[in-house]
Amino acid sequence: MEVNERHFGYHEGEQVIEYTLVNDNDMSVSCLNYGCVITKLFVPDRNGVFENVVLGFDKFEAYPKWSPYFGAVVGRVAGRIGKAEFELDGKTYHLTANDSSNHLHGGEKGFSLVIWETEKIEESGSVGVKFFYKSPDGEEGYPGNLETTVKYILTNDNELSITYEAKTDQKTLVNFTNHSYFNLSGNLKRDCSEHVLKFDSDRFLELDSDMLPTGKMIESKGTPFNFRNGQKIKQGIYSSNPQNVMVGNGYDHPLLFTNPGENMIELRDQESGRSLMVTTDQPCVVLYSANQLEEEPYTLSGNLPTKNYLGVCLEVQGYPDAIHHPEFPSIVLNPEETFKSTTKYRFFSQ
Ligand code: FUC
Repeated sequence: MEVNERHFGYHEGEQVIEYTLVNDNDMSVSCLNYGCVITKLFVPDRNGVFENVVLGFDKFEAYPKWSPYFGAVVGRVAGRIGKAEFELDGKTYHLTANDSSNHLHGGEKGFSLVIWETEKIEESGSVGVKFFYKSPDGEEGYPGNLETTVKYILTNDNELSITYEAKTDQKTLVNFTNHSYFNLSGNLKRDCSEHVLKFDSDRFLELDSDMLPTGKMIESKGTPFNFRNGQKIKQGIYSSNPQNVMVGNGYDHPLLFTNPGENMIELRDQESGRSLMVTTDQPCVVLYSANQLEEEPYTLSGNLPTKNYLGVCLEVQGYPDAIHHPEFPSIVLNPEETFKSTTKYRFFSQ
């Protein structure tokens, strides 16, 4: 097992490094000290052929300019915060409005768009990178100095685990996710409409036209949001359900896990035989079927053109806009607490 590093570019005068974690089976994960971005992830299909299963760019310059959060860690708060403001202990905080009048994915210079301090991890049986970022009090409008550590660890079980840890000196909001766009066909041979997704969820959050939760939880049974028995992504793409149509014909919704605690999501591509099993301690997954990639003015790694549904994002996290819905699990972090969360991504073929 090893961790290699190479120069990948410059961001505002700082060097961008690409680390590549390789395990004993030759599975590899490449990531940047910019936004903890996963640029490439090579896993074998059922015939042992290694191909890339995430969307990314070959050149660094494309990331700050174009990236719709490809592979990045999103924070402080993933998803939208309505009207870009919230109240904590009677005080109103104004956030950067970067999605019309709302705040999206941590703002204009969220955690996905900054350089993190890094340290290589080389242990027996695993390799990885530890990322550290100190977000100052008031950054993007949030209260409190927030110190965040993210660890990417690759094992010989072909599992990549992501651990998030954060501490604050004032009450603040925290809701991290990783925004990788998976495509298990390998080197983007096909879009993800035929990928099969399976997990235990009985309800999803209804969205308004700003893509903010209305507060209503809808029963998934009998709708394209029922993945209990496994179903293809195209169910949502070709659906006439107003919720699917409204987000651009597909999914961009928080689906709530049935059980609290450990939850699993399986994503499978029948043709290549590749599967991904995501295990998380988070209470929901924002399923985004990349409904807005059509005709983007850039090409992806390998000079491949973009198109809609070319990736599936499984953004496991706390409920979006939770600060405006007291009935949702809280995403407030207090100074005496440490936020801790782990999500594991295990790849296999069958
Ligand atoms: C918005 C979000 C999606 C995704 C995309 C890049 O549409 O709602 O979840 O993050 O941006």
